[in-house]
Amino acid sequence: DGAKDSAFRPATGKQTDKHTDKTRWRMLDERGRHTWHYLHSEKEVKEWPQSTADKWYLGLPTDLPQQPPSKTPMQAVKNGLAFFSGLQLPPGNWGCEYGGPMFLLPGLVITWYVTETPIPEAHSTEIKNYLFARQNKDGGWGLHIEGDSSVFGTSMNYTVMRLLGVSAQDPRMTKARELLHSFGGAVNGPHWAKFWLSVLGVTQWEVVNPIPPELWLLPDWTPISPWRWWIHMRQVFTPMSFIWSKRWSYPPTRLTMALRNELFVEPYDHIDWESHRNSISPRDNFHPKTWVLNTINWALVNVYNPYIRPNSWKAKAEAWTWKLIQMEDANTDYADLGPVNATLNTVAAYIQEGPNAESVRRHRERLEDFLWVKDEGMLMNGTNGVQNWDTSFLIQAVIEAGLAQDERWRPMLLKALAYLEDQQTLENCVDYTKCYRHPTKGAWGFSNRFQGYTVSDCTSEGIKAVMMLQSIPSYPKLISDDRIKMAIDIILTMQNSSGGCASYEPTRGSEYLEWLNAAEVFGRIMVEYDYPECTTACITALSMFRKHYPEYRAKEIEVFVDRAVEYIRKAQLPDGSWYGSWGICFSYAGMFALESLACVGETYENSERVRRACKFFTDRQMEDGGWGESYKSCETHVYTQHEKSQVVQTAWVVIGLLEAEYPDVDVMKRALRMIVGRQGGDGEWEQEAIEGVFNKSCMISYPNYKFIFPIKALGMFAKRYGDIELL
Ligand code: LAN
Repeated sequence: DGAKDSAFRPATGKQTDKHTDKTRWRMLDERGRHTWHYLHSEKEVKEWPQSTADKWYLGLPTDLPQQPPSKTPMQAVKNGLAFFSGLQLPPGNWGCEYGGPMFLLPGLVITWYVTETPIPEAHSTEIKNYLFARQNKDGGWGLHIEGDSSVFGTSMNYTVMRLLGVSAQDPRMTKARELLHSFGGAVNGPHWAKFWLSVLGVTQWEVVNPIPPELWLLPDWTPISPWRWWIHMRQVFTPMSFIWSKRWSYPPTRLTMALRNELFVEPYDHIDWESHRNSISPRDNFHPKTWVLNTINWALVNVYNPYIRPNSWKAKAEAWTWKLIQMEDANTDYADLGPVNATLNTVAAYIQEGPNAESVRRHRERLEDFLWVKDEGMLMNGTNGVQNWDTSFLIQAVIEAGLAQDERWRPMLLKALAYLEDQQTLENCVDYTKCYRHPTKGAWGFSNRFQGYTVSDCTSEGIKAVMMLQSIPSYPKLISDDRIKMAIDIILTMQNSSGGCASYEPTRGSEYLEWLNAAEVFGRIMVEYDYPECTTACITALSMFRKHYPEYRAKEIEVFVDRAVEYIRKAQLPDGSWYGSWGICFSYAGMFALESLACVGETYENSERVRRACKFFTDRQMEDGGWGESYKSCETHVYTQHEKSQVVQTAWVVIGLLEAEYPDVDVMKRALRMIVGRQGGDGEWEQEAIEGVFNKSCMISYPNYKFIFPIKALGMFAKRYGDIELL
């Protein structure tokens, strides 16, 4: 049948439950670039000892000492810091797992497979362990680690397991397959599942709704031109459309032929692919396609593609999307915006330039930046890390707690500052207008300088950390006034006409573009929106800046802040809450919004709005004094109680109440008592429920939040009410 075995596939199917030796894993941090290494020889192990942070990431016992029991907030802060400072990495930043989404490893492993990239045995072993550890009780996988099983999660992760050599007869695989079949099989998957399975050569391209690269040939003025879309959508669309246009599939192998039998309910040869273009299981269909998109798709499939599409347009569109892919790779040194376009760009480079191209080699290397190893195994992070973000917040939390002058924490803060200094982007990208990038000069991104994408709130939190620390006389001025002003210049470009701020760029297109949202599994993804979280970060950064530099662009800053605060007021819902888009959910956004209002002097005493926001929270305080909000809030837009209170969300709410100057100290005391009660003897807090979210439906982990936000809440409380006994 012409089927060949893939170059790297482990020869036997029966090696599923192997484990690597966890004491041999090391995380290397090179200026914020994180990669994991498995050491094979005793010699290597001796020369490169495992760090405390490595041990902690891997769930091995750390050597961090026991602390005296804490009764007061500041004792708890110091214990927390004693632990967390032990996890600081040599360049000065913190690292962490950034998992949650369950659709990332499939893109990576399929990319490895179709580009015939050898997978190290240790990687393969630990990816299998991770996915088995995260398999739901019903045998399937969901969109994210806490989500219910779906066709997307189950068909894709089942495929990964098979590509990594797990036998189809393994009882866990049988269970997954039965579940998938009960959902109607992989023909009921969303667009992205159908896309990846077609690249792999398991489904036929007819099942994939059109992804025409010709959209990139539209003049810039049209309301649907892709440069107007949210950056993540257009950077994913670009290589997807290139690959779709080429109809490229990996030639059949024995394994992919086997998958053709395993993933579907009907016999493979009987499947009418075209008829399943719009088939989708209700479990995956968070955001059904609109009739507008369905009509366009119909016209593309039945009229444009067969009868109109001139070869010259196809060629031109493929050439231009390839050029855009190359610019993205060059501008990020192959790190790319995120884990989805990084894998797709790899496949595109492989198609365009062949297996031995330098571009393909660089991509293979860079994809390592997304991998993470933990106790459960190896996973793929949602970005190439959370370095800048966590480091900026930690600095701020320590200063809020009044500990910046304390000699004990000075080395830690100095290193963290040096890290931020190293990570500020000082240039715009080459030809940045040509590839529609927003300026980056002066900005901080979310992860590191290699990725280097401006984010409104990452820049704001970064510059706040720098200004706060550098205004303390005993700290050096690593970042000059000019560079601080560069960051402010960027923040001043981020405001929308509404007054609010979006994430990576000001909003470029109309909300009506959601009518063309083809992804089915995500909501509100097509354009940028205003976010109370991002807007608050800009407000507080600009307000802090104008205190230190009252002369610089004063009028613009004043107008920006006034309009931004007005947006925050308007974004409040009638019940007093704000909907959060990047953390779960009302607890997260409420904290930020109250910080914005406090920044312009609106507090409990003088503002009905703030009182309403506080009441929203106090009405939801749980028995034990904490708050706990389920991720369901994000999906339903209704505050949904978690069965258990959560340390991180409780800290968020306490920070919000403190910003609001909420008068009833007992409410906060009870909450902090719960937080301190959950702290371990070594100052650690245990991992609880998932903290973050994106695109309404997908959750994502922020493991360092359980240190950063309790430290900040406890510290702020002690500053206001004194270091009083809580327990
Ligand atoms: C992130 C992570 C950080 C987050 C904050 C800084 C917290 C936020 O305030 C602004 C938006 C931003 C930068 C953000 C945007 C979307 C990201 C990059 C993510 C949630 C991490 C993963 C997600 C990305 C889209 C995942 C890949 C999936 C696709 C659908 C392309």
